[in-house]
Amino acid sequence: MRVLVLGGDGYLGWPTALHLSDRGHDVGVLDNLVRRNYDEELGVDSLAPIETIETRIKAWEEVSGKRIDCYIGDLLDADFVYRTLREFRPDAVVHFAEQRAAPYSMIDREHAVYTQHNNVIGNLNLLFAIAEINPDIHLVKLGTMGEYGTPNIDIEEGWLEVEHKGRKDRVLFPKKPGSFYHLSKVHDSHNIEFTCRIWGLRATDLNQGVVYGQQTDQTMLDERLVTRFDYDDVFGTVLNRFVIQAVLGQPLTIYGSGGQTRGIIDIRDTVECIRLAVENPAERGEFRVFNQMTESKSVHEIAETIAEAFPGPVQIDHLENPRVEQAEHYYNVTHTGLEELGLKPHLLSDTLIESMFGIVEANKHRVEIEKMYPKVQWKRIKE
Ligand code: NAD
Ligand code: USQ
Repeated sequence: MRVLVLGGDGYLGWPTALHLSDRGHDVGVLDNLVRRNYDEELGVDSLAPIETIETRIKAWEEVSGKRIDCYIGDLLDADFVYRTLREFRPDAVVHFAEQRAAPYSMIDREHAVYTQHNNVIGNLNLLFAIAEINPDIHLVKLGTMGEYGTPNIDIEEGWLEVEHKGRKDRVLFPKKPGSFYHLSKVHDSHNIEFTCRIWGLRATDLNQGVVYGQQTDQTMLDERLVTRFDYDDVFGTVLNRFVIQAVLGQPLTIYGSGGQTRGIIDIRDTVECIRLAVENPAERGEFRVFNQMTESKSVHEIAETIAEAFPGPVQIDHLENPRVEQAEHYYNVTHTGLEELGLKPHLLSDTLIESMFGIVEANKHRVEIEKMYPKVQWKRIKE
């Protein structure tokens, strides 16, 4: 199939492009490279150095003999989006290209507005381009488990059967997101469901949990193919940060009590989930939702797992939580759809954590410790 990966220069988009290319698909990547600018703005850098998109693509061609087409441009530029779809003629578009850090969206008004504008308008431009150029294109869109929040009922895969005053209906699962970033994904989901229902588009919304790990079968083939590995307080995610802190001999930074529970997924499973979704498209008019996570863990359990796996001593600190989130809550998620398509999950107890220690050890001189401490506060109103 011809697959266009939007956000193909990012942490997940790049390994996904390689995985799909490796499996025989004709792959193109689209990116405006803005993620590299956020690093400059925040004064941070990926723990493992990453090559330019041009060098990455050349390296993949040398290693695999396969070509990846490259489109540098912004999803906010509708002409560019239309031109690219006409030229590349994808069967599927995998959409990773959004501002994805919750703390970034909570810095101030400007960052909240930027995040929602970038994400919601970019996605809308894409929906119109698909509808007008080829409504058969399957949109595979990255959403997030955080769209649901932590409700006191079981979380279903996107839809909920309700009975109200004796009548029944199937409705979108209620959303209770925890940041302006997570809200942008809720807005996207509604826009996509609307276009499936009204225009007959076909889409898969992947509500993904927190991803961990840095290596996939393809990125390991050549050091020029590595993907980014963020450790800072804004873009670094919890499990990756804890691994890095353990190796550096820094305390693991649990926010609050650590009782908050999240869905998590190994990066090797992320790329495989995308392949499965692409190769098994939704029907025309179908808004299909999968919860793309393989297990649930509390932040405290994640810290304990890392501490047990690390060969040296590990200290665990409880910092005052900069976010506003529930600490003790019910969390039970249905996530059977991708496994029914063939996903064989790698669970946290597998060997991946040890391999992550090695990557961090090799790059630990690049870490600026003060960039690890949380600075962005969710609360704006002084009490
Ligand atoms: P990332 O920031 O590393 O990659 C996103 C890429 O999109 C970047 O290369 C960026 O330059 C590009 N981009 C952003 N806005 C763009 C625009 N307007 N036009 C063109 N390109 C643009 O993020 P990631 O960690 O790879 O996440 C990818 C997707 O997966 C995001 O949508 C994110 O919300 C979702 N997701 C990520 C995680 C995670 O743990 N990393 C978990 C769940 C969901
Ligand atoms: N946390 C800590 N200590 C840390 C970092 C985080 O206790 O040092 C806690 C946070 O308070 C939160 C949880 O860990 O409760 C997860 O935080 P995170 O920064 O790892 O993840 P999050 O902000 O939720 O966002 C990440 C990705 C985002 C994706 C989301 C999936 O950046 O793109 O959408 O994970 S989900 O969490 O399912 O919404």
